[in-house]
Amino acid sequence: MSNRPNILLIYTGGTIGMVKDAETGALKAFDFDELLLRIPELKLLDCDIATFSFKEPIDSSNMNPQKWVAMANAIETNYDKFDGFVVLHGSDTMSYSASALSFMLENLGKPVVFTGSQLPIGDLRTDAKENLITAIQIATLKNKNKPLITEVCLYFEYKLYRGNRTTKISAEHFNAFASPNYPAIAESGVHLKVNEELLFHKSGTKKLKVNTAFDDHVVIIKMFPGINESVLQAVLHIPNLKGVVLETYGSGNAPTEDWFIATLEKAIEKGLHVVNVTQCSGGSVNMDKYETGLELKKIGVISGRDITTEAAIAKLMYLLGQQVSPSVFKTIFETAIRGEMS
Ligand code: ASN
Repeated sequence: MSNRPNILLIYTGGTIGMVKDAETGALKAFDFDELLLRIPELKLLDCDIATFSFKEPIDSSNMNPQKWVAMANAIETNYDKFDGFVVLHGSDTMSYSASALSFMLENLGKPVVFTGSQLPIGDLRTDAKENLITAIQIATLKNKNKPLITEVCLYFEYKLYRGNRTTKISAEHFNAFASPNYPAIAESGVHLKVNEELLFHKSGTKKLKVNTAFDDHVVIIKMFPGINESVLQAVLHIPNLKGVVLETYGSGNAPTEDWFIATLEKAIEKGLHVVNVTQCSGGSVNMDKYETGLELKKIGVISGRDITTEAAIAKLMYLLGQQVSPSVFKTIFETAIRGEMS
């Protein structure tokens, strides 16, 4: 038996494996086998690569919780056979998926590296090859014969980030992702430099547990000057709504107008979980700082601190799916469980 690391490449779709439709000129997904033919360099890597492909690869705009489950199941089924997993995924919703998988995969002891590209792999100027090859190399890294990375991360344009800290910031640049509140875990230059002190470690020796129950009775409300009572009422009266991510201003501020606070307060009293995240691209919610935040704290709004919107909505679906009791929901949400907040 060879000592080469075994890597499973999970192909979900995305620009990386797309070609232009001859009729419309629009990019659409194509067969995964072709993808491998287009990267002969993969054979030069010092590892064995097996592949698993979604039957119908998708543009990641079509991602949903059922497809997160399909990814998690592929990892669970193959967990013992492989040293690491690389997920090829469209960049548009990659941060949502990486966040969701970080919650689904409890006690993860191996690397799960999401990557993709801005240009298709067949394009002359493609960024796909570097992203894919380095993502695979990262997934093979070991420390004393054990996987070095034991978390869900995202590799794009020379940087490896903790997946649930990322957000897509550009539809144009190869440098398409940022991790505003947590430094890159690794950087790829002439050498691959891993900042080991930034890595996430599971506690104890517990085995992988895959939690696939996600509850999608959730919504994101982005605050804007001019939001009115009928809009807020309409959203909060969505049948069966259980959780809201409220994207507030600055350090977690929202209007102090009576109708706004009273409407939210009533919904929270009825059992709705409301999470406060900032719509700023960096920094943290601090509901003690201004009166406009304190009002939210008083009525029981949960602080998302410096979590991204992507991780907040995934964590909300996850905790609701786990049927966390209302009495501890706020405390658990406000506790970092996969390094998703500081
Ligand atoms: N629309 C594509 C996707 O997310 C974008 C990309 O992969 N660059 O699937």
